[in-house]
Amino acid sequence: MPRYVMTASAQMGPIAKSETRKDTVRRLIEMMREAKGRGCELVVFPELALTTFFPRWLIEDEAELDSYYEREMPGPETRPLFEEAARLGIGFYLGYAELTVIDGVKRRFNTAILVDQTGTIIGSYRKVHLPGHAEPQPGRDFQHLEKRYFEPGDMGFPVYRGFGGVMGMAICNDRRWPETYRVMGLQGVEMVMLGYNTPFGHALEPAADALTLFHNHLSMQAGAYQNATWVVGTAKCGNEEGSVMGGQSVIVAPSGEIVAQAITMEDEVITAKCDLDAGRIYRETVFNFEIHRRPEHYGLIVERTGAIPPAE
Ligand code: CDV
Repeated sequence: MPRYVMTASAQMGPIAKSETRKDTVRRLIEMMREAKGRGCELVVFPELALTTFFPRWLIEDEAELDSYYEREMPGPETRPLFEEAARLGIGFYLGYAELTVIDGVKRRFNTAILVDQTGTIIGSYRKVHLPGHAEPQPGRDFQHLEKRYFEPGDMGFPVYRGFGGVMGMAICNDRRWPETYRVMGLQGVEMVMLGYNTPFGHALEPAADALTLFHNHLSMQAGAYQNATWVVGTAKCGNEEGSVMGGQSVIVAPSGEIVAQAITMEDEVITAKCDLDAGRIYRETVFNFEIHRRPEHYGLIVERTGAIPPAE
C-alpha cells in the first residue's frame, strides 16, 4: 500500500527590503492556497522566508538587526499563515530568523519549523552548517555574514513523525554536507525538507560560480539517493536588492531523480505525489545500513574536523 504525501515546493522570488512581513505572509498564503488547490497536504517554503536575505549586509545597529528576527512563532504577523494552514488542512515547512532570550542573553538561530495540517508546530530545527564569515570580507559586492548573525544550531538533526512518515529538516548550506542526510538517514528519515538562499558570486572564482546550480542539484540528488529519502529543496531566488540568487527548486525522489523542478525565478509552486515507500527498495538493498555500514571505520568523521594529509 503506497504512502503518498502530495507535496509542494513553494519557491519565492525576491523579497525587497521595503516589503513588510504582512506582504510576505500574503505571498506565502497565496502559494499555500495554490498548493492546496492542487491537492497538496504539505508545502515547503524557503530559508529565511519572511524577509530579504539580510546577511548580505553589515548591520551594526542592533535594533535594525533585531527587526529581521522573529521573537515568537507564530507572532502577530505570521499567525494568519498558521490559521490559513489549519483552515485549509495543509502543513508547512517555514524558514525564519529566530531570536530567543535565554538567561537574559540574546540567542540568534537560522531556524525552520514543521507545522501539521491543524496549524500546530510538530518539529523545529536550527541550522548547523552556517556558511560565510563573521567579519566583512574585502572585495565582495555582497557579504555573507551568517556566522556573525547566527550561532550554530544546538539540536543536531532531529526527525519527526508526521504526514504518515518520518520527516526531517535542513537549511540551505546543510544540503552540501553528507553528514546532514546520513544523521537523519540513521533515524529512518523518509523526507528531508530544506529551504535555500544561494547567491551567485559567493564562490568569487568564476568557474566555480558557474557551477552553482549544478552543485545545488548534485548535493540534493546525492543526499536523496544515498539515504533513500525524498528531498524537497525550495529556493528564494532572483534579483534581491542587486544580489542574484539561484532558483531551480526541486522535488527529488529516493532514486535521486528530480521529479519536479521550478522554471522561473519568481514565486512558483511545483508539486509531486511522493510515495514514502519509494525509498524501501534502496533501504532494503544497496543502502541497507544495518547490513552494509562499517562504522568501526568511520571514526575520523566525528573525531576530526579539518583534513590532515599524511606527512610527505
Ligand atoms: N544561505 C546559505 O546557506 N547559502 C549558501 C551559500 C553561501 C554557499 C549555500 O549553501 O547555498
